[in-house]
Amino acid sequence: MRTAYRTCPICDAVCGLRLTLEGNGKVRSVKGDSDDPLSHGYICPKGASLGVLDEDPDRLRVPMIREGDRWREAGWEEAFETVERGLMGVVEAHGRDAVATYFGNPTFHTMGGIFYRGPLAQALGTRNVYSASTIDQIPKHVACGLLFGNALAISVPDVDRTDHLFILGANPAESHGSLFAAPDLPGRLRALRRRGGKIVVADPRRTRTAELADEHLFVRPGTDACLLFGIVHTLLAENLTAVKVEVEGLQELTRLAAAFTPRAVAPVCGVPAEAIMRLARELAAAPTAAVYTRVGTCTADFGTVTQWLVDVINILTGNLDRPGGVMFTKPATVELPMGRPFAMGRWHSRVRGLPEVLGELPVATLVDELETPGEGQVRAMVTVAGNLVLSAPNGPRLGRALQDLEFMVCVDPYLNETTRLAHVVLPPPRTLQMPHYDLLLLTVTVRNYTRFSPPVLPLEAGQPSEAEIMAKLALIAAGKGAQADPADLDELMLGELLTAGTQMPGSPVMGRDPGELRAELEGDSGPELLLDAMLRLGPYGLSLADLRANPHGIDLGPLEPRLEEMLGTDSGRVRLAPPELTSEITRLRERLDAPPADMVLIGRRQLRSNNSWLHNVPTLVGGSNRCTLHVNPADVAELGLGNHARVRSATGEVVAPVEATEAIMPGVVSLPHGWGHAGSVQRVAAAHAGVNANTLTDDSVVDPLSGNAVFNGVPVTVAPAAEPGSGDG
Ligand SMILES: Nc1nc2c(c(=O)[nH]1)N[C@H]1C(S)=C(S)[C@@H](COP(=O)(O)OP(=O)(O)OC[C@H]3O[C@@H](n4cnc5c(=O)[nH]c(N)nc54)[C@H](O)[C@@H]3O)O[C@H]1N2
Ligand SMILES: Nc1nc2c(c(=O)[nH]1)N[C@H]1C(S)=C(S)[C@@H](COP(=O)(O)OP(=O)(O)OC[C@H]3O[C@@H](n4cnc5c(=O)[nH]c(N)nc54)[C@H](O)[C@@H]3O)O[C@H]1N2
Ligand code: SF4
Ligand SMILES: [Mo]
Repeated sequence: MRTAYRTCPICDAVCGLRLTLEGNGKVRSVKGDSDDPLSHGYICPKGASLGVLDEDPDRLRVPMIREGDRWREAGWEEAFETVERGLMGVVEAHGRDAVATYFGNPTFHTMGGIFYRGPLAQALGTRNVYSASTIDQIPKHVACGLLFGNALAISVPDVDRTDHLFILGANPAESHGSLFAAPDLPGRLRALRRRGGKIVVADPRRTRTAELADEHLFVRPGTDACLLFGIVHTLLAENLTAVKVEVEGLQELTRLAAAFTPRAVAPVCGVPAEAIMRLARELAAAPTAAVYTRVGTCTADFGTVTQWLVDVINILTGNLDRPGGVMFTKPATVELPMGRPFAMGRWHSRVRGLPEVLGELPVATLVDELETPGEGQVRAMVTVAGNLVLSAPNGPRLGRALQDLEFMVCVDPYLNETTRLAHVVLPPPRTLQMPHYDLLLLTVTVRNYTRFSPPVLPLEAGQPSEAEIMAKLALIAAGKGAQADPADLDELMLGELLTAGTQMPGSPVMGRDPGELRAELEGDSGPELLLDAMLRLGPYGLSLADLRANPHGIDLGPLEPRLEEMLGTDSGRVRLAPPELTSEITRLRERLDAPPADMVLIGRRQLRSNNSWLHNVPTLVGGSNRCTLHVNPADVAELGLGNHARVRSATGEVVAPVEATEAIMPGVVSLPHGWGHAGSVQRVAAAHAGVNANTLTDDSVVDPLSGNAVFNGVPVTVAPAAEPGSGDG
């Protein structure tokens, strides 16, 4: 038996884990690491299942090649040669924009994903770069870009010190937080109330988070911008503001807010005017307060305006960049000044003219790029760690379009609803065979903190790491061929990083020789060397050796004010009223008079799911983790629903089991995403198939400013249905 320590790679909470392994490498148990200074031993059911997940017999171990509808195992050399022929054939015949790439959610966690996504996209040289960002948080980046001149200036609520927390469109008690790395959020929320603080939640569902709160308000889906504008209006009209940072545009903001009186917005958002005014007064009066929102409002209409308003309220109440408010993490790794000052829309998508943000185009329009003939039509795809058929709006349409591709290669451990459409699937090693450093999430931790996890198990002879697979793909795309050495790309990347670092004003290695620095780096693989470099260039003077010597992680202290370092605006001030938002605010004003849809669909996350890919773990499916339609009992009665309901939208229909619950507001139904595994070769998942919620979501509807998908507030009709397969109906 031996013990190994590791950061859980599954969600944003970055919990420390303590694994016990048998001599043969089999995982005996997974517990929380009580010596981790951030997670203090916290673990959830998914983290506890990491061993079972990692040992899943349905995981791919060798590359798979599809011929017609038959899959066969292949060696790595043959697989990479097939990729070279497939990809370069399309590039030569149709040009580089004919290849698209999608980076799915886990590429934000894995070192292979984080370090090699950029180089792979660059080597492909295509404008068709897509990632989970545009079905998730791109509105937040755009709002931060416009406000702070820095799309990466994402603040986190200082949950452990705040007196008042207002949460909308997030359910951290079940999702464990998002762009907000704070293990054991349920415990942190309870502690907030124990010390006399207040929590208010606005959500179309009374969630577990709402149950932990002092107050819950039902808000109609897609109308948070109205609710928040009502708060801004009150703060300004009642002189409740206490701005503590340098801003510009306060007058313009007052003008923009004028139409959004609490009385005008109340009938739209469903929150009474008195409650809106009281919310504003309480936020202003609290010694410290933080407003936090996430995926519920990012993936809804007016996503960008809503993200902007959240920070506007944090600024107006004096809570931006101060303890107890919302603050910026100071990560251990260097922050390269990328994207400052912020620019977007540097190019647009071919078919719908949607804007580029952070080098990417919106996933919602990928299907148009696949289906629409003409120069630049997408004819090949590279996907890494994603399952677009279940995750993208109108996923089934996208799935049909993917079947017409000339070539598709996926880096994924599973044959899932999307990768089964590929020609080649390249499986990464098991999680426990890879080093882990949550580079992105460690920039949004609730305390400054760092932790590195070396591989627990060795690679097999001849088995490439995920970094090597990604590097190979990049080298193939760059025309260097399937035989090229991944280490060459690592050296190129290290050289670029160290050169940039030695030229950065204020850098601890400013003016030093990059070659000399390269010789000092330590690490067993490309990603480890890159991490060592980023740590040495970082603000704490740490190195990989320091992190290896501290397997439980290192606490780097509480968050401290640092807005000045984060700001990227030309004026050096926060832009309270960016003119780029004007058209959307006009549209929002028009929305005040528009009648709402009778019935709308929203999503929800489930404690034992993680998007589309944990449903093959027996301990995580069944019981409460089922794909059901939540419907308010009043709607059940009015619609005459029995055990099943047929839900129809502009794009498609599904039949799902009905779960009547007072926890959802009337006029709203909720279906979780990530299900729809009928016919899957993943045996457990197929037995708990559920339906694909993204059959109902509409790819033609986006948040216009950011291009983000809209999953919440989808107009639907709901009618009684017989159980599928029962023969009647
Ligand atoms: N209707 C609706 N749709 C949604 C959402 C919603 O709220 N409602 N949420 C959206 C959001 S926020 C997101 S982030 C997306 C997520 O959607 P995707 O980006 O598709 O990500 P996942 O569903 O998490 O799929 C992860 C895939 O990565 C693979 N994987 C796991 N670990 C690794 C690894 O280490 N390496 C590699 N190469 N692969 C790995 C898994 O096998 C799985 O196939 O879904 C979006 N879709
Ligand atoms: N257990 C679990 N954890 C996860 C995931 C998972 O699938 N399962 N996925 C991970 C990923 S990829 C992400 S991005 C994060 C997301 O983390 P969160 O942002 O916390 O996501 P959700 O739990 O979906 O919470 C969104 C909430 O918004 C509500 N909502 C829907 N529409 C609206 C609206 O218009 N207005 C308002 N105010 N609320 C609305 C929903 O009812 C829901 O309660 O979670 C991560 N963690
Ligand atoms: S909360 Fe997230 S990071 Fe923590 S154990 Fe669960 S899945 Fe892993
Ligand atoms: Mo996400």
